[in-house]
Amino acid sequence: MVEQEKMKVKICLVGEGAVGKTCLIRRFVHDEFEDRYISTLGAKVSKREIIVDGANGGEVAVDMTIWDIMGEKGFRELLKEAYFHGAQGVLAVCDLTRRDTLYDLHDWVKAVNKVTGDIPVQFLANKKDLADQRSFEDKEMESVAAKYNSAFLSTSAKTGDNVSEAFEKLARMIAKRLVPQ
Ligand code: G3D
Ligand code: MG
Repeated sequence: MVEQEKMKVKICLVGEGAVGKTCLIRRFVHDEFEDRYISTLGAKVSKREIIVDGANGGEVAVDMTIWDIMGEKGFRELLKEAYFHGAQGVLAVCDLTRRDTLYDLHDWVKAVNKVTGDIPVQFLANKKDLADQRSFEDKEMESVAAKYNSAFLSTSAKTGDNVSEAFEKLARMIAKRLVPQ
């Protein structure tokens, strides 16, 4: 029998203000959604453990430390070293009703990579429940993600759609990288 491996990982959520980062974390950690706006004063850390398949056919218990950031642009310059330091994976989040938030992700991912080197990034188009207000096509997001050898998922922190899948996908990418083949 293959023993269950354990790993601790730090992941960060990046993206412009109000794209839904705090709500996605709340949904994943507590499985709930609050319509009240939560303004994040600095970085907040949440934890959750999930089990994913490892590279050697066994299971890997991934103890995720999830860092939430406030969305202000100035923050990046001021605290990014501390925030991104030691991160093994990133969820890069945009709001599918605001096209600019998709293209802002280039700056965010570059800022992370400058501190961490090349780490797995999962792109998320959040607010899937507002599909009638969408401001870009899937293929636009696909090509942004492809620049970082990544893919994207559409999520809704409001309905919970694809939220755990998003975190699990990132955890699998990290687990595959860290477990020796
Ligand atoms: P941020 O942490 O990226 O800054 P928040 O964003 O998580 O604080 O969310 C910002 C706003 O978007 C909040 O609305 C929140 O309720 C809403 N939101 C987050 N995710 C979703 C989603 O999937 N669908 C919808 N419809 N709304 C979402 P308010 O109005 O309170 O500012
Ligand atoms: Mg927030």
